[in-house]
Amino acid sequence: MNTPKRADARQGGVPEGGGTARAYTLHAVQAVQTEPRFEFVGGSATGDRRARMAREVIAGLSRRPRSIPPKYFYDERGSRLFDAICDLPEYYLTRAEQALLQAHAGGIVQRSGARCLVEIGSGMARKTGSLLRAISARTLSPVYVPFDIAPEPIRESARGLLAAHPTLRVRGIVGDFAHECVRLSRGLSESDGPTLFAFLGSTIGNLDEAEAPSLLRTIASLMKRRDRFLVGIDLVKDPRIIARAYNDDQGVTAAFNKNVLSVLARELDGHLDENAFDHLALYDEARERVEMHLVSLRQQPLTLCSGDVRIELAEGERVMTEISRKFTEESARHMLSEGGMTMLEWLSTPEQLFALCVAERTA
Ligand code: AVJ
Repeated sequence: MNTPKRADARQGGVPEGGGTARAYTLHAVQAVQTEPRFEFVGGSATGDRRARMAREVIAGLSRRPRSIPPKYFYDERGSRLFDAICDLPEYYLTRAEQALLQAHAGGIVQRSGARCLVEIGSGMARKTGSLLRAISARTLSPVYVPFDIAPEPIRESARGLLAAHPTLRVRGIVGDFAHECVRLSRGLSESDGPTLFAFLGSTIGNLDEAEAPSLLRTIASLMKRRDRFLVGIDLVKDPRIIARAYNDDQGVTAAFNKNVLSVLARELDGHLDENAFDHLALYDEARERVEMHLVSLRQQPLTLCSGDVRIELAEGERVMTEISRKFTEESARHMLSEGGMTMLEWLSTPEQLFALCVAERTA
């Protein structure tokens, strides 16, 4: 009679315990739990993903200045390279944010009363641990809603989190946060209690002056009065420190940048040669943003869709692959207010490297 429920719980991805006290707790919980602890509740589509990719890439490459959307960096190799970037001595962002989360996750969660964590662009959920621990300490039924462009990292990171938190429920959502954040509503439930929407890692810096407020407005529209928005923001600082973070000595960032060419070659039947491009990352002080480019080393055609699309690049011509905006407290407050949010807390590192910012939806 118990068997179906147990089988359900197993599907939820709970690893086999080894006779420890924790394993007994897990079995007790599984016995009363009728839903699986892990499920995808929205989006899995792959078919229309490729069509959108072709549309966006061709549009970006045809426009001047030429560009490729940064979300296409993150195939399996690209995600591994980004992980390696996070450990580079030059790339201070991840460590600075991690330190802030360790110091402030408890307070942020306590002040927000959060029982549910929604994470936009969750990736491998590297940054989720301290927030989830703080939430788990406050409630017996914590919920985690990771939203990411690919299902694999969601499934994989959920495995570890479910093992660490015996009563956690995870509702994964696959989608492109630039267009599909409304999908998040499928992961939200009135009964979860106050929710913390997290957008970490300075990913918001990838969005320009129009895109960022538009995404924030979508998130704000999903937020209830008591919900909170937590965003990780890289700060304006000595330009040399910023430039070095995107021009590391080992060339990991260069490899990450060039990898997008392999992604396009594979996904869009393209002909693009990584060796025919240079990595270029510049900090524009006036615009307070890093611009990352691929520079064509010779005159060459870029072909996509098995030759149906052909773009002629001149020698020295640049293709912009990413912007990484840097903020001050004032410019962050301004961006939030344009996005229908009001800043409540601003927590920065002592050296003013990075900040965590908590906001609520503007009434
Ligand atoms: C993941 C978008 C925050 O902009 O710093 C790292 C990506 N690009 N090195 C950033 C990135 C080059 C990163 N974000």
